[in-house]
Amino acid sequence: MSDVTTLEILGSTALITVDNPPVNAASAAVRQGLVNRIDEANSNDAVDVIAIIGAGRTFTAGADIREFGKTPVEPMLTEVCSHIEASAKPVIAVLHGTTLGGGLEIALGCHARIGVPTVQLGFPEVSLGIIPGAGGTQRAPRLSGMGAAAEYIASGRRLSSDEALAKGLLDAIADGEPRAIALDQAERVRQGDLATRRVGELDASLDPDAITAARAAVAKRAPLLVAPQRCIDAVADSTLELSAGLARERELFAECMATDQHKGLVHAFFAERAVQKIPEASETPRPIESLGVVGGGTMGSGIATSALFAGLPVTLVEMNADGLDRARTAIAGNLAGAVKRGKLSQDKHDAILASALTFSTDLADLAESDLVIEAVFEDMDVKKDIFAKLDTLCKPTALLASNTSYLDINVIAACTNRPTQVLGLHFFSPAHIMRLLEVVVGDQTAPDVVATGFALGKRLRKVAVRAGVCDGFIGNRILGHFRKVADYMMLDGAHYSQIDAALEDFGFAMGPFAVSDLAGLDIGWATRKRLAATKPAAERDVGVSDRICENGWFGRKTQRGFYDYRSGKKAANPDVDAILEAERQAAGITPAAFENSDIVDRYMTAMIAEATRVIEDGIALRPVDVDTVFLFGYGFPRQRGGPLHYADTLGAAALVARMERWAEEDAHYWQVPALLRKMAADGSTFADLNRA
Ligand code: T1G
Repeated sequence: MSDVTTLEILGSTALITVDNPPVNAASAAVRQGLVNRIDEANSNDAVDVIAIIGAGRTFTAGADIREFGKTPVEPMLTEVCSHIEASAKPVIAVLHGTTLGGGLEIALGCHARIGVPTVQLGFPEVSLGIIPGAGGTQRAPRLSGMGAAAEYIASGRRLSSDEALAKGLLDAIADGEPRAIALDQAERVRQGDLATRRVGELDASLDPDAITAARAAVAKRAPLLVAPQRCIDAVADSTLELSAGLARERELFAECMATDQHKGLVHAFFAERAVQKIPEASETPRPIESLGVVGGGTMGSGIATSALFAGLPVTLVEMNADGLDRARTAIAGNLAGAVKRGKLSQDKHDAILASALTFSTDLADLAESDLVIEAVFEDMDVKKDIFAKLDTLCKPTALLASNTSYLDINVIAACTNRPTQVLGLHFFSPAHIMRLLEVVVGDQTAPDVVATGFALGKRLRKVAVRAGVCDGFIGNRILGHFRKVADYMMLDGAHYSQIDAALEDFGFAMGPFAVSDLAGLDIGWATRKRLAATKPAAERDVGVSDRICENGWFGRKTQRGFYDYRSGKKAANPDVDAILEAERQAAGITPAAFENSDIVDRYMTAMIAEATRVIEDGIALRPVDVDTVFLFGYGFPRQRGGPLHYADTLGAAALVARMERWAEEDAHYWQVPALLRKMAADGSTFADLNRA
């Protein structure tokens, strides 16, 4: 237990170091170690000042999230912070790295806090569906004031050292290594140059207007989430005497810990890291120092922008000067937008445009690129032609990737003499913003080429998920299935705006019809035409979208789709209602009323069913990979953890029962996956599959 915290007596300073890699999480051993070290330092007469630092890259970055859901182990972090605060001898903390959550609460239990200039402080608990549970909601307002504390606790955002100093969370900023700073600042305490105080003994002043403003901000930003409001509840009660305030905080913390939102958000936190664990993880990625992009449309320009952000030089090839002009304009717009959003410095922006980006109309200019990503029209013949040319033009070691959303990577690879160096890198639009990257592995893709796809994803700050080859890989295959049930419900009686509203109430940023309008109805139209020849006879036909497209209405890009955008905002479209009415009459359908809950149940069950088949077919490695695809590529509500984490809250048996009931209406659509039936029979869960 002692090795995660150490105590050194250096002169009259007791230096306590937390050493629990990788982020010094406040595990049970760390908590007990801190209590023991504080007691040892207080009983050592040679010591007059105590300092706490973190080893490695950061001061404690929070409670150990892996302990969530397990039987709590004493001492609880609240008690540890109070124990530090009660220390007879002054205790200072030197903060570096990402001092977050419980780590910041430990620091607030100390009597003074010094940060290095690059330290970042914050309370990210709300992103895990909880509130700070070790005194943060009670001590932070005593230093920052109720309004500031409510804002940064309920938002979960990070504060720079300067902002933390201005808001009272830091007492000083000092440059150097934490150990040296600790000794130097302990001396300043001795000399009376650094004041120390017990934060819990300060008073928090009531600020009702600030609380009202904080509540309004949260209601606007995250109306469906519980934890942000509970953060404000706890902060509002920081005017209580400390022990009463801590009791109130513990009550609210326990309430949040019991929510499905908390479980979903913790699942999402670990999901982003679990998907990096692929069979090829031990392979050495090939060096990628220059990137070629073929195609300067929305996707090609977005991919190029994403690579430029990561410092990768890019050569973009388009067919002609007009295409290059469009790409140049799109990339310039992406870069300028990033500068405007504060994501890119002006200097870096200028440097990119000056040296890192080259345009050409000649594929031969990609001869020296380490990796070429093709992002042209979604047509197999066009892609085959390009890959055949790239194969002759590019250096023998170059990797060739397609950004295709659906098409067969094996067929594309077969057009080259280097199938082991061909893979899919499926970006999501807008490619310089959306974090998901499906790394599509062909039958002959070499393991180190897969690892290279993941290394590129990490470098571009994407969340890479490994996908097998099928029509649509993971996300689009599942989307292609469950999107149909929205059309079926619309034809059967639920207005498309009701379906959108029901799913937005569930937590989706946008409902399926609004998403189709945004993406472009012509894309789905092209897919339906592409698949028409192989469409099963038993599959229901809904012609509404086709009729809309036949009018030339492709959604936002043509100002009309399911909705009418000509007024500048989304409005109902009576023309579509007339089309819907005509299609219902042609199908002999009398519209039935749908409850919003029924809409959600059908939509989510369809998503879960196809996701299960994607697992069965080995297209996704684990359920958590499917969850990650939907969390980072399809706007799935993060607090629900992803479709298969959500499925576990319903249970396989209930899902099978629903599908068997609906199969009486449409046996073709509601086929129960064998895996789901097995899970219903043996009571297993998708979480069990993740652990397997
Ligand atoms: N507990 C356990 N493991 C953690 C962890 C944590 N708090 N934070 C990170 N890890 C693991 C992570 O899973 C990964 O493991 C490895 O460390 C490296 O992480 C009472 C209750 C600190 C900014 O929410 O934001 O305090 O996959 O890849 O990109 O009020 O980790 O390698 O096996 O993310 O450099 C509040 C969560 C907790 C911080 C570092 N704290 N962590 O980012 O590395 S709740 C947080 C992060 C709390 C109290 C409440 C980031 C990071 P593996 P990484 P990184």
